[in-house]
Amino acid sequence: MRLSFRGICATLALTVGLAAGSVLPAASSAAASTDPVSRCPSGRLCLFDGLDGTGSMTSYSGSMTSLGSWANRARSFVDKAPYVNFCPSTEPGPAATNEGYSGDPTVLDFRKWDAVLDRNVESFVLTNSERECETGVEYPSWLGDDAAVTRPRKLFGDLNRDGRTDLLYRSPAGRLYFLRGDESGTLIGGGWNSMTAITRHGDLNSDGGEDLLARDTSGVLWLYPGKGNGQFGARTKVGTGWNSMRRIASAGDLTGDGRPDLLAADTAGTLWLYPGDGKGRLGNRSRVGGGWNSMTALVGAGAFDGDSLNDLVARDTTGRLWFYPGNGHGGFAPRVLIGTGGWQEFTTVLGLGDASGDGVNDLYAISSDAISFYKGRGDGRIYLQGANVGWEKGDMVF
Ligand SMILES: [Ca+2]
Ligand SMILES: [Ca+2]
Ligand SMILES: [Ca+2]
Ligand SMILES: [Ca+2]
Repeated sequence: MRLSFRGICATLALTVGLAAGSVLPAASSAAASTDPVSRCPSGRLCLFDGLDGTGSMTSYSGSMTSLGSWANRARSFVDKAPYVNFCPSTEPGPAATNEGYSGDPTVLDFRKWDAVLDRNVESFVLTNSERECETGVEYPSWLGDDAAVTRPRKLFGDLNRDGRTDLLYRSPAGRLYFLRGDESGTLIGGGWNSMTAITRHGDLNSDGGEDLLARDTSGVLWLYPGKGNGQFGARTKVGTGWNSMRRIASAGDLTGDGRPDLLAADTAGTLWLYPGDGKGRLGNRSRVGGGWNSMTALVGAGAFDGDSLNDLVARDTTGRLWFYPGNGHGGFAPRVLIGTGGWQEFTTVLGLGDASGDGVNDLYAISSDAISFYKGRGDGRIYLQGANVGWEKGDMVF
């Protein structure tokens, strides 16, 4: 049972640390007030050994794997901790639980919430997502390609060079994870909420690993060189002034020189092509066309039709999806409508190369509760093949 979820607050860029709690002396504040909500210090999760916030009180600033002398003691609580969920467990931690309280800071008896928790809480986690309560981890469980099928290394969409599509996941708290497609995840690092655009496709510095481009709030574009194992080396600055761009999209090589390029649509609606130099830098841009303010997503789709030339997929403001066939010289042939509507419900549309193993590139579309797989037909068109639910509002993948 859950109580009055208030949703995920993306502004909470806080660290979830196990065993981060500490016990405050109960006597001093108890004398000042008998109202349990006032008695509980701001920013803390408070437990009481009496009903309705009475009796002795202890408080914590973070998750606790063991409550020590407070194990199996608490009967009520007040949640003023700066996390989305308070998730108590009847086992020592870290333990997954399907209980998550994210209501207002008011006093609540465990027996009124779930009687089994009364005098029975041994650990808890404070989390920024419902998922962490249930699975104990911040990242979504994602099953990608069929592991039984051996595939050659891919040109893009494959950060760890195993031939399988993988994802980068950014949590609402700004931590970036590598999802290899076997339901596991590996932390890359924190602080990624400072990035206002992230895109990847291809090996920009010619070292054999797929790389990442990210723009920070000050408009600096950074290259994060892929190590070929889902992690990244020290970043290098690609350029400044990128806040004039509404969207950026790595799209593989579009110019025919074998080096991956970057597409960027500026706030005036002009689409630009920035040719990669194969050394992690970008050359002088060329103008692709105007009117791109009508597009709300640019997707590097790879070679998406029958030729071997990389292509572009774009979503317009009315929710239609368009296919732009690359001409191999930095431009595109006339577009083709491949999605007649409804695509605005997706927060992200992603091209990760061939995910199904049939040699034809595919698309993923992410909504507030699912990642949907759209199988490519090989002619630039797609069809929905399935969805992986369990995604939450605020989840971002790249
Ligand atoms: Ca992979
Ligand atoms: Ca590289
Ligand atoms: Ca190129
Ligand atoms: Ca093509």
